[in-house]
Amino acid sequence: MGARRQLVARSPSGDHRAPTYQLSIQPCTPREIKSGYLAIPPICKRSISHLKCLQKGSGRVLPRSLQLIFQEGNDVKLYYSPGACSMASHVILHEIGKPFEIEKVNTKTKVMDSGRDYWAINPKGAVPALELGDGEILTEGPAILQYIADSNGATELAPPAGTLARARVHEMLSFVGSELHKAFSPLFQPGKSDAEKEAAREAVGKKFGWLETCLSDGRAYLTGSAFTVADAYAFVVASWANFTGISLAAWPNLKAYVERIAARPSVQATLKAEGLA
Ligand SMILES: N[C@@H](CCC(=O)N[C@@H](CS)C(=O)NCC(=O)O)C(=O)O
Repeated sequence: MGARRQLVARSPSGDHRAPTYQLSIQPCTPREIKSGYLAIPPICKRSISHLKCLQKGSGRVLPRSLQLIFQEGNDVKLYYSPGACSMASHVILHEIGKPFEIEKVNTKTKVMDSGRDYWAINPKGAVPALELGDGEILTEGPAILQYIADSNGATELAPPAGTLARARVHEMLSFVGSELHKAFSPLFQPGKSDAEKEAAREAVGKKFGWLETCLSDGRAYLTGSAFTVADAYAFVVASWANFTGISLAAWPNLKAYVERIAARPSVQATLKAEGLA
């Protein structure tokens, strides 16, 4: 936990005179973060930097009116590789619009930008992984996407659990993850023959055909009129067509869908942050 952390804190009383503060905090341990006690300069300051974490019982606890508690869901860090499926989680973090950290992973060497070993973060070796405020690591893209939306109450991005709308989003996430994403895999693996690559392109084309059918009723997004976490994932994977010799021209609705999503500010911000734009 050596990295500088961006946290958002708010008054425990919900006092409207104590608006949400964006805090830049010195490196501190998950235990200190959990204690939620901060030494702060005058509370009226909108921007406070270099705060010092205090542990509970240290004798330096602030008066109740000045205690700040952390707002859940802000202090996350995404481990990503540029243009990989982790980009979907990156897009959704931008859609949410709260502070988060990112760290680049070399998926071949498993070495991160900081020089640390990625195997220690995700023993499966794959991106994405999401580090939560208490140091827990969540893996598997679809789980991360839903967690980011749910923990931020973003019901447009992931409708409430138990609804058919949510099941539809889950249905699409499963299709993209286990069918479309995996159909692309041979195209990224070294040593595949031309025949194997052609067979993979054909398999991808069949999956694209299903997405084209879904979109052919004029809906803007895969599950209807709202952009959801499933669209972020489908967009990223469908975009791989550009790097694997597959033209989207054969699926005009899918092509327009990909272009529509590419224009979202969250996608543009992600491409920039990943060094792809
Ligand atoms: N089941 C995983 C698969 C993730 C995955 O395939 N990640 C790729 C990048 S798109 C990766 O990191 N590949 C490198 C590796 O697995 O060694 C998920 O859905 O998150």
